[in-house]
Amino acid sequence: MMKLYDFLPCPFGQKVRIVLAEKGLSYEFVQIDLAAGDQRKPDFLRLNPFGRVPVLVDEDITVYDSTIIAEYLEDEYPEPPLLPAIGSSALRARARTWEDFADTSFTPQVGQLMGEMAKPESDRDAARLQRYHRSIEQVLNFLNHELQKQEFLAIQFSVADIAFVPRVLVLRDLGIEPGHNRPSVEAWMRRLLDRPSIQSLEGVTIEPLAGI
Ligand SMILES: N[C@@H](CCC(=O)N[C@@H](CS)C(=O)NCC(=O)O)C(=O)O
Repeated sequence: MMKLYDFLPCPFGQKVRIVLAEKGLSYEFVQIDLAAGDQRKPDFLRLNPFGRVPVLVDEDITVYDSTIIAEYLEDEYPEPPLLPAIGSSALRARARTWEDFADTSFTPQVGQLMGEMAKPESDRDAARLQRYHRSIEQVLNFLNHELQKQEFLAIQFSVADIAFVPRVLVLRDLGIEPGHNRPSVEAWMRRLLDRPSIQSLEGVTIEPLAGI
């Protein structure tokens, strides 16, 4: 059976867990407690020398980085597909572009907002908060614009949507209403929340993770 080395609150692990659930794959979950420093222990560093979760072990194959894990799962377990069909190169590129944008620009930005919001109110930096809010709102406005024409970011449900889920789900608790004045985002979120893979997602929390 596959093993997923992960930390429940990690948004990148959550992304992989949605992919596994969508594909109906069973796996053993191995908790790497980042708060306790498990990621720096030799046994884990042998799996991933970068000391990061998630890591997937499938028989003799070890894969790390959520995007690479999602691609590996797509190659090995293609049904149901979570990328547009082979041959639809433009659409596949579009899905990957959104996934990359979510991972590198959206998820970390929301993580920074979480970090600021975790401080006592009197210690929060108002200018920083405003900057994070503005940039997250900008992304949501852009998503709203894109989703006017289609139900999902790459037409069909894909890793592009999945990559946004972990951090979109916490926005309301951080004082940002994703669907406010953004009807296409509102409808997209309803569609996402209809999916059992997302309803059953564990570890969604506004507790900040260091460095994310
Ligand atoms: N690009 C990586 C990022 C993974 C990542 O940043 N994981 C964080 C937890 S969410 C981690 O393991 N951090 C290790 C640490 O904080 O020491 C991916 O997509 O999997």
